[in-house]
Amino acid sequence: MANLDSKKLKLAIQKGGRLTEETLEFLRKSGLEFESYKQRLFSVCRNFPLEILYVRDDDIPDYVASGTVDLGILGQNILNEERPKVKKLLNLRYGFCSLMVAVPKDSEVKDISDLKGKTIATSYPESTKKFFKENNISIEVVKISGSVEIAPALGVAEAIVDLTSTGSTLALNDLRMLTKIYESEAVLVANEKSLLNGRKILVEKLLTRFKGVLSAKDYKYVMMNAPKDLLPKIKKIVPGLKSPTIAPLAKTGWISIQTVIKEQVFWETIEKLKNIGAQGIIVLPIEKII
Ligand code: PRT
Ligand code: ZN
Repeated sequence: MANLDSKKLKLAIQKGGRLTEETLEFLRKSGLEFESYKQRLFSVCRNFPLEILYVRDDDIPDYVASGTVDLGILGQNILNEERPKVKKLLNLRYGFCSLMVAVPKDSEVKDISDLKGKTIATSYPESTKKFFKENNISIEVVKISGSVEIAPALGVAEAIVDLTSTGSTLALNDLRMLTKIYESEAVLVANEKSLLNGRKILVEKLLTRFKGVLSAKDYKYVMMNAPKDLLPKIKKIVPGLKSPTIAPLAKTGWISIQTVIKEQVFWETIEKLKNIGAQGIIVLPIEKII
């Protein structure tokens, strides 16, 4: 693999795993054009000086820290566990999961303090030790690299610490959640030297694109028709709306209004607008906000 002296930015992403599909989708939404097929090792972007390298997620922290690549996309959980020397630039809002402490359903353990002196199986030994140390509970940790959830049934441990997203793996293995250690999502990280000098400009250009996609996720574009005299009420309902685009309609006294609505309050806002008499409400996703 070439080093940082080449002119193109290098971004490492997971080759084939839980983050791969959404990462590729995110990069494409950011307007990057590249080929990607299953057996690829890397892709070269056609419309941005960027090379994408496909690697195992476990290797991403080292590649970024050593400067083999400028940037990487990986789970926050890996940053928490390994504390690599990299700079976190952005939360990417996919790949959500939580690191959980779980025990067998029929276990007598009711509280984390009941785990004192017990053995916990996990692929996240550092996060586990730190959490129990902070809570002043001494435990033993057994490091397991896969299928942590079967450890209690095998008699290897009394509890586990593992990532969960839907919780179905825990349920399938007759485990129940005890407490959450932390939440995680996909993040963009950078080598510190890539944030200096010439490469900085390229990293910033890429960041602008990424942020554009992320902020667009927060909003929907809404068009509606309403009698002109409803405008003051509509302005009250749509939070943060300063100057909506307004156009007269052929029907006298009616106007067409175009605005953006925050995703979190989307449904309640639409209902309020309907209730006061807005009509023909059309909602469109926003691709980017720059
Ligand atoms: O091959 P490679 O080393 O690249 O991949 P990997 O197998 O080590 O990692 P992978 O693909 O499993 O996970 C990559 C990243 O996805 C993780 O580092 C997390 O940031 C994120 N992520 C999100 C998850 C999950 N959700 C998740 N549910 N990673 C793992 N899981 C596992 C968990 O360990 C458990 O076995 O899924 C199971 C539980 O899922 P639920 O839905 O049943 O709760
Ligand atoms: Zn891995």
